[in-house]
Amino acid sequence: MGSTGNPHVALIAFPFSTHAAPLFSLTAALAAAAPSATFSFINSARSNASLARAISAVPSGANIRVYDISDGCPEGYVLPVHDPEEEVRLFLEVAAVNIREAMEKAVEGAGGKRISCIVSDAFIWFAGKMAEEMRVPWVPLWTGGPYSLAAHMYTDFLRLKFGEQATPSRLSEPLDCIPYMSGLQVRELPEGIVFGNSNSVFARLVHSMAKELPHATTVALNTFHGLDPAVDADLDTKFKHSLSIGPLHLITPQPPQPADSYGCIQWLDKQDPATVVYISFGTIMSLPPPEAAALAEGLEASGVPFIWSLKAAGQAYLPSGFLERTGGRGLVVPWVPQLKVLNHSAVGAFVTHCGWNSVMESVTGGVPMICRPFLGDQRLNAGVVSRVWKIGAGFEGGIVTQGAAEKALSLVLKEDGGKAMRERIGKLREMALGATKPGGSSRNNLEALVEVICGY
Ligand code: U2F
Repeated sequence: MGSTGNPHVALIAFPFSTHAAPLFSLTAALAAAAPSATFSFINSARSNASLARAISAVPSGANIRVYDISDGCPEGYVLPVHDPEEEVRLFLEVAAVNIREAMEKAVEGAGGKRISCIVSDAFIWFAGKMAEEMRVPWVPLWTGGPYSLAAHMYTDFLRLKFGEQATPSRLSEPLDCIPYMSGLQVRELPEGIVFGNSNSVFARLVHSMAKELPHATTVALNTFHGLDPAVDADLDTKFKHSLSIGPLHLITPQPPQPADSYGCIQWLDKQDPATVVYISFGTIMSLPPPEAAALAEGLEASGVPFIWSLKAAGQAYLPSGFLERTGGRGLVVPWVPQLKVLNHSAVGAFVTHCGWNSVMESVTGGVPMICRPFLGDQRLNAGVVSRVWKIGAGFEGGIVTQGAAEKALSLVLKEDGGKAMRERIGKLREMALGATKPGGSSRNNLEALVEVICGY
């Protein structure tokens, strides 16, 4: 895998939820594969601080330099609790200027070596314009699920068909205008395409992204060959070039995990195989309080052992006495070493919001999912998990009630339906492991990506 000349790659992160972490892992993989190239990782100071463990694992003298930019949030400004888009809006308002400045610093820091390629989170779509001006390749990384990427690419087509505000009766129609989505429903699309606020910061961001991606040199995807052949084939027609290099957590160096301070693995070691349910809703979502209480009641009534990743604020909504009554057979802790937990033989089900990293991690752990999606790509991911790949189930009625929780836990952990899910997800797991081992498709694609990024 050769790198000609003296490449200097700028990598630009989207500094919210689990976006910057996979891009940094990819940076580490690229830097190891192209030791003569320089990699300048540009991210908000706050997001870089959250990556401290990964950043400090980079050996000193390595070819990665990390640059902080402002997140655009004025000093002392208190972000409105009920408007999660505000911090994204503030960041984007000043992002282009800040990124350009950081790239100048990166050139200085690299002894004047000009930037030869821009790799960015796909959400940073304007990096495509910058790359065009600088006459260098642009390689965006899409960190979400491929179905939602396809949905964004079809935004204009879907709006022609359903309008920007589909009537309520159309929400339950199948998405058969895109043949491989016929098993999914209009209501499962990301909001802002044919329902919800099409003028929100996010809706405008992903619409601009969909217009820019076809100009990218190569679009990198966190998926693997064989998982969704029809989606991959279709995306190939939308982009100049795309490369599936996932699951990223198997193919890139992973930062040392925080110590298992709450003893999750030790506790799991004492449980029977495939009996425990693991619960987490990712880094930005939490269950509405009545659903959190209902899930707790469902867990208590079902008698299923559990590990629940739940911050202190969320623990306040649990029914009184729940922790004491279930203490012996459950752990409620603010942070869980999720990758290790999903790979533990005692875990038999994962209650998840279907963030894409969690879906990939569940697939490689071979653990069927119980889906409670909230926003963005999560509804499509959940629909694919439960009705296309059939490796999970939803909560009856789409929200968590005590009854729906008991039913879903029983289905996945105790019934034949769950056994069949485990067999199917086991096959996907093998496929993912095959793709990421030496000679596998994702591994080969990663090498091809190094050529694209460093071979100019
Ligand atoms: C956004 O997703 P999230 O950050 O909310 O969720 P995930 O993509 O599932 O990633 C969560 C990560 O945090 C880890 C877990 C995942 O790697 O292993 N984690 C953990 O280690 N311990 C815990 O206790 C809890 C979590 C967005 F909301 C989604 O819709 C997108 O699909 C996603 C990717 O673009 O980003």
